[in-house]
Amino acid sequence: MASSNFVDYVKIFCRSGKGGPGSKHLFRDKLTMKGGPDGGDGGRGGHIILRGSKNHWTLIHLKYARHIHAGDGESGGLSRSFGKEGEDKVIEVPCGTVVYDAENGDFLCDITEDGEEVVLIKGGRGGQGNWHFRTATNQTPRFAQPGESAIEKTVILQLKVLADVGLVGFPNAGKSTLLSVVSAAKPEIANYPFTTLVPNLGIVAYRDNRSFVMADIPGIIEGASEGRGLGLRFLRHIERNSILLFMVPADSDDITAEYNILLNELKQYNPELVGKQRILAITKCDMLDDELTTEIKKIIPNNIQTVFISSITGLGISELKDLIWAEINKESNKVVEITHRPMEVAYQEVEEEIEEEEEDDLSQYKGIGWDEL
Ligand SMILES: Nc1nc2c(ncn2[C@@H]2O[C@H](COP(=O)(O)OP(=O)(O)OP(=O)(O)O)[C@@H](O)[C@H]2O)c(=O)[nH]1
Ligand SMILES: [Mg+2]
Repeated sequence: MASSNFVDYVKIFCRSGKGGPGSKHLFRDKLTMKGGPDGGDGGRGGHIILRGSKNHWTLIHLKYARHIHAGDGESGGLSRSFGKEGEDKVIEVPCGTVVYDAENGDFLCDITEDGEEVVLIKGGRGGQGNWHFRTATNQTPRFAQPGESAIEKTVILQLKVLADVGLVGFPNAGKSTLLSVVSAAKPEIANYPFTTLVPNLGIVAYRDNRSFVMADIPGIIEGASEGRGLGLRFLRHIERNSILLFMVPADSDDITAEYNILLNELKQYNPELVGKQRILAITKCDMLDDELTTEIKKIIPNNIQTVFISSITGLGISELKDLIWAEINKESNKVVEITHRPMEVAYQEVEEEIEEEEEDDLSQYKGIGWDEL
């Protein structure tokens, strides 16, 4: 995705450091001919460590750092001195990064908090020096333990954005426009489908210096869960949102049907998403008069909290913010641990294809006509 700075998938090769060998040294000086073993232990090899960092929003800094090697431990020395430890390599990742084993797709760990550290691959232990091996029957062991080998692993880092509220809607529903009026984010806005090709995040200022994070993701269409449009690629970014704001424009042919399609696509992708609290915003209500509003109120789904908004006139925006704030602060809506499923091989292939198509791979969708979708 060279066209954008939003990198949410990288595959990197990591190797921890090997342990330094123990020393086989035998002590000798001017006065002592056979002083016995005094070889020290080898140093531990460097770990590969992942650390959550709020200074990173994407994985772009790792896109071209595909090989990460920690330092090897040094060998033990005389006088039972320890070898120096190999240098640890710390990989900073944005909060919300999930790590998979590239070989079999197994989930390895996830990093959700700033400063949180996980040792991804342990460095090899240093070998013990010959001093440890002296016994009554062998007082001058001329051997020592070698250090443990380095461990190599190819891992996939995948970002699942941590936002309080995720925007879910068909292309052109007015998602980016809403984000642009409630936050300082400046997403691209235009009157054609798939203007937004990668997620945008914004911090929404709320009363009394409080704030919450809103994620605008590319539009979802019927069949998205089977790969239509921008497919599932971005649905993962709402997996960890506390609540979801569904957005359906007031001029939709059938608001309830559109809402149900969105819900179904989410369900196909991950049934757990349907368990999240939802709010429905009917957008672009500046186009409605009182009469039409009354008509629409009769036909909207009645099992969901609904707000009529207009990002252009500001109608309903503060009511919407109040509602979002109330919902994200409910104990029942706090993000529960999501269950991490292994990453399917087929999915990895899709991601890698996208990575390989260097420039502008998603731009083919930009402005695509509705009929072609
Ligand atoms: N009248 C009116 N038009 C709006 C409103 N909000 C957005 N629009 C228009 O709707 C069109 C689409 O808006 P976007 O915010 O780009 O829609 P989106 O949901 O982000 O679309 P994608 O990025 O393609 O998924 C633009 O022409 C906006 O100017 C609104 O409240 N009232
Ligand atoms: Mg958009």
